[in-house]
Amino acid sequence: MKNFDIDKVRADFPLLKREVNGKPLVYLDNGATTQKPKVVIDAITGYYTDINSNVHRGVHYLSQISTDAFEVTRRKLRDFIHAKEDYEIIITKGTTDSINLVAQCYGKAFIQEGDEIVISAMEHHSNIVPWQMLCDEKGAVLRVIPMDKAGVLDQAVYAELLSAKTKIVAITYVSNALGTINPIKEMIQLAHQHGVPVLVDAAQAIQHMQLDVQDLDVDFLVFSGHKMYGPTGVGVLYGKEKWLNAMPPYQGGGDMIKDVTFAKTTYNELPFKFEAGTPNIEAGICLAAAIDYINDIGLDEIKAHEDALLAYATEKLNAIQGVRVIGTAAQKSSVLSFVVDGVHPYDIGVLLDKLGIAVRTGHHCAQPIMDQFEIPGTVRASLAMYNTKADIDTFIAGLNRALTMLL
Ligand code: 7TS
Repeated sequence: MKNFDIDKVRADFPLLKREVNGKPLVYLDNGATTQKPKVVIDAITGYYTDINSNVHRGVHYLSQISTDAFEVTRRKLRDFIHAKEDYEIIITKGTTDSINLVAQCYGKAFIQEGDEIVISAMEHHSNIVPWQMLCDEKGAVLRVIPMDKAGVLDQAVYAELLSAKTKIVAITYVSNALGTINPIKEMIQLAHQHGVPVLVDAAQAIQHMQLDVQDLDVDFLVFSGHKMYGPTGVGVLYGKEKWLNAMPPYQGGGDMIKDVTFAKTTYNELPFKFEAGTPNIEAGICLAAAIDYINDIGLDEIKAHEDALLAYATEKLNAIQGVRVIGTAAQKSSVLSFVVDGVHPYDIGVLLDKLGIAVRTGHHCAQPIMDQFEIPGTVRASLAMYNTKADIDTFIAGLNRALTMLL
């Protein structure tokens, strides 16, 4: 067991010290984005102070340094998710960018009229809309795995949905609006029995639990840097080499080519085939500091801390009259979504904000979930490694205060 020292962790995040509306900040919107530790902030300043230069282009000293640093991040990402090869890590702008890349490129190569794409009822819009766009373009059909009232996917229906027509399955590991952890290993195994590859959206998993793409045998895995204590504007597409090689490039431009003439262009090898143009160099390089930071603390320690906090917060929340938790699966991670009878989620969010408590309200870019539960949205508190029982106590007290004003 490494040392999980919550006071030390909190001290590493400068923004947590600030006040909001005259109150000490209680930041519970980590599902949207996490705060950054000082090592990441320092890395960003250090990048611009010492090494700013374009990658993969120059022979000069600084360009070599920034290229090397960018590739260090790729190796750290490979190790972080236990991928086999560096070049199976494509550095993108984020989860949304990664999913669009797969939808477009896998779609071009493998999707035809009448084919089926399977997603689930609890996807973020970014794992729905790119597939809908592809279906519209190709005349393919979107099939949706339903979920029950607890927010658990129906595995029997999933098994029935898989057929010779299915060409890809795209599911989230952890729901951003419900917190449900899906049994993706089993779901991947089932898809593979039908010869179908699986994309897993790990945007809400990567910062909370250990992932091993080889153990999962997942075909594509996507996530964002900014939700894992790293910079915004960088993310990852992990893809098995065989799929990435079989897919055409996403965008054309610099770096993704081997040779260009007006008659014909040949494409670069992996991973550069999918990395056209100047990437977000600063974010790419500084994501390494976030990975180091997480590794130093340990994902098992982070998970244990967050799970205990989730259990504590769930109990406190359930004790408040009129509160209905949305998403009550047995397997959950770090998300508490709820509604209160007779009160609009937005009004609760505004009053909590006056108390310095940051939560998100609304549909959380998962409108179909809200439709299923017949609610306009929820109030969502989402946890990170730096949250404390004291944060939860302040949040619960704030909620009680808000409800006395609203009810
Ligand atoms: N998939 C899931 C499961 C997500 O939670 C999000 C962002 C995305 C994809 C998209 O990630 P991006 O980095 O490309 O934007 N989720 C949220 C959220 O829950 N609140 O704000 C953003």
